[in-house]
Amino acid sequence: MAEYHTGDREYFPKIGKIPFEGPESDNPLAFKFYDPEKKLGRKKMKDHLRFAVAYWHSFCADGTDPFGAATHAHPWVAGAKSPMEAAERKMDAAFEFFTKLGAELYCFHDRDMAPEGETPAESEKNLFSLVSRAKKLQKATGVRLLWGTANLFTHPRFMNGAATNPEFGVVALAAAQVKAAIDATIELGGQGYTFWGGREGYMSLLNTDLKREKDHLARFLSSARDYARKQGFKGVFYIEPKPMEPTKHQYDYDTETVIGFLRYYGLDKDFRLNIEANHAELAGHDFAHELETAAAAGLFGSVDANRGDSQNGWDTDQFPLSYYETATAMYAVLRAGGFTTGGLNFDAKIRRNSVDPADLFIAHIGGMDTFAVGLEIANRIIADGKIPGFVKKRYSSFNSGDGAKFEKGELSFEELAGIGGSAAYGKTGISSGKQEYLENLLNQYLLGL
Ligand code: XLS
Ligand code: NI
Ligand code: NI
Repeated sequence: MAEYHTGDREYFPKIGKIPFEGPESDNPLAFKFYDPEKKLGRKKMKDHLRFAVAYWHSFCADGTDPFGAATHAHPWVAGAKSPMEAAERKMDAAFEFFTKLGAELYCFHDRDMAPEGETPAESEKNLFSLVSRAKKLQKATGVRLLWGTANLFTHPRFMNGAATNPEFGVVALAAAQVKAAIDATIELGGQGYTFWGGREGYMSLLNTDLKREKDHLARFLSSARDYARKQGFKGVFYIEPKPMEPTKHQYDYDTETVIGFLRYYGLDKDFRLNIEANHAELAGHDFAHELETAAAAGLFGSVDANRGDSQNGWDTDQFPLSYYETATAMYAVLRAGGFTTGGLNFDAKIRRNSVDPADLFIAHIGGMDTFAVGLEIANRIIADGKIPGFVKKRYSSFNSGDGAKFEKGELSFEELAGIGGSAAYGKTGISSGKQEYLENLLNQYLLGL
């Protein structure tokens, strides 16, 4: 991938293309483990991991928090004569960043890319002016769009929800926005379109008709799907579960809830899950649990790669750092067949006080290296076969005889009970789950032994 910048203006002038230097390197601006061209099995590392950069955290977030002002003085904002000029410079900076980092994919919300106008028509005009710039930049660099989405949560009009708003007018405005975001995604050859339920939830049941709101959400999603298909969109729709924040209770609470929702409303043919590590933690689950749950339903799609903080109860969106977490996640991803249309989108932001321009690179390098290690470990666990072999053996009584008949639905409940009635009490079921052995084994893999 050619390193891109607009000749006259380079936004990260002191930083060149990030090289792979290996684990011994002490260069903070080099990969230690992520070696994009290295082959694992039939695929290159970069095709296993499919890294994407999130436009919102990396180029829009300015360090503002509920207690303090912006700390990130983005060079692409300073000196811009209008919000549109700032958006154009931001896009140039983004493509410079993608190509220097070597990330071949990105994700965006409509409002990350272009400022909102006075009317839906003006917003759409702004968006499409930036979309045509993005199209040229994609062509020039080879960077592609993993997924697009619409921001249906920042504007005050969405304070009571978007598709689940009690006021019809807001639902219609949300549709105008999603229609434009879908058109933009199609125009940019996006491989997916994501719905994260921003404010689709409730703050109090005392003012909420829960059933009606969920029906409205499903109606909105299925008609958006029909529209996109009519326009020729062949990609995947994703729902990204999150249990809370900003609403007290989000309707897309966790993976299992979303699977039930998709199946109940007949959306499971077109929609899959986009699973975020930090959201899993907020729902009281392991990241790997959410991935396994989606894979078990045949609905695994994509990942928002980040991490939470176990002492905090909110979405801290930090860059991945734990080999344990990325190894167990990649173990689930590989066994689910790996990424097809999905990828690892860094829905993560640098801390408020990380104010050096290099920090954005260092954060992504760390996340990519952590996932590369996770991939190597997961690959080793599978190749070695001890852990998957143990699990296979644990269920082997279902491979033949009555166990196999049970699985195939060939035993009535009376027959099943009859077999149970003649089993030997005290002997059946007394076999070790070997959890500590398997945990110790995992630790050995983590150390690369
Ligand atoms: C917020 C979500 C959001 C989605 C995209 O918590 O993670 O960033 O990924 O709308
Ligand atoms: Ni996310
Ligand atoms: Ni999030």
